Amino acid sequence: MLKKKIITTPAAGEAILADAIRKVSQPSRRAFLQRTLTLGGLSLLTGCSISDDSAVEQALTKVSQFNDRAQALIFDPNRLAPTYPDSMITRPFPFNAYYGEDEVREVDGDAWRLELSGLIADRQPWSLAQLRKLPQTDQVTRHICVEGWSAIGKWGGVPFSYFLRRVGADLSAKYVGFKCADDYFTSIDMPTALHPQTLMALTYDGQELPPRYGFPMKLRMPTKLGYKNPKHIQAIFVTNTYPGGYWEDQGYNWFGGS
Ligand SMILES: Nc1nc2c(c(=O)[nH]1)N[C@H]1C(S)=C(S)[C@@H](COP(=O)(O)O)O[C@H]1N2
Ligand SMILES: [Mo]
Repeated sequence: MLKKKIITTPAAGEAILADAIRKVSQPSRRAFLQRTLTLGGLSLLTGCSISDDSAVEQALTKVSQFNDRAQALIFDPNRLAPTYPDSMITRPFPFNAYYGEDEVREVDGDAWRLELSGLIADRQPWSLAQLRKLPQTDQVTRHICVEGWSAIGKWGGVPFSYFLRRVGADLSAKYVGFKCADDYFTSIDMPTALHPQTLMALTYDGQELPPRYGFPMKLRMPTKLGYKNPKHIQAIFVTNTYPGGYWEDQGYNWFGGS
């Protein structure tokens, strides 16, 4: 049984709310909540009585799940994210990971095989040479990180929808999950996996993808925030069971649209 902190004064309520807002990671979202959220509002929205810290946590999780559904509903599979001229590429393009740049994983490209599992008809592993023989395209798009920066970069590679069809993935499944060489993992909704701008990126700025940007292969989606774009992909699986993700399991919104 939870020990409940009863909200006796408006000031106590304010403190809980301020705490809830602090727990929201994105500064712009935090500012938005600060202007719009009331304790009653959060309770109404979530059906939770906001009486202690774990209730706040639960209420915020519900808001985030509500956001996932809303974002999935408004996601237009044919609407393209903006693209930019090469002259607008951010140089140098920032590095980011859950560790520092001196700890970037060095993957052996010759030994590397992309593993496939789950609801996929042809689960043969793929070598880098085989992936390079598939149709390629490139795009200059903006990458937006929740930590408060964005940058324009150029990625090239195989349209993911082409690849998923080629290997006979169940395109009616809910999720595509990714496991990375550095223990990072994430998952996306099938409509985003099939979006025309979602790429299995093998190059950055016309060169083989450098280690810091995710060699040998990353998934690049201009329709999703940075943390949804997995680098150093080792395995891809298709499933109807919610796979979560490294940051998502720590409270980042799962849909993560940008
Ligand atoms: N494997 C792996 N992929 C990852 C991450 C990571 O730590 N490991 N970090 C994510 C985050 S939060 C961001 S912003 C981008 C950064 O990509 P970049 O180094 O190409 O800028 O990678 C994403 N994909
Ligand atoms: Mo990020």
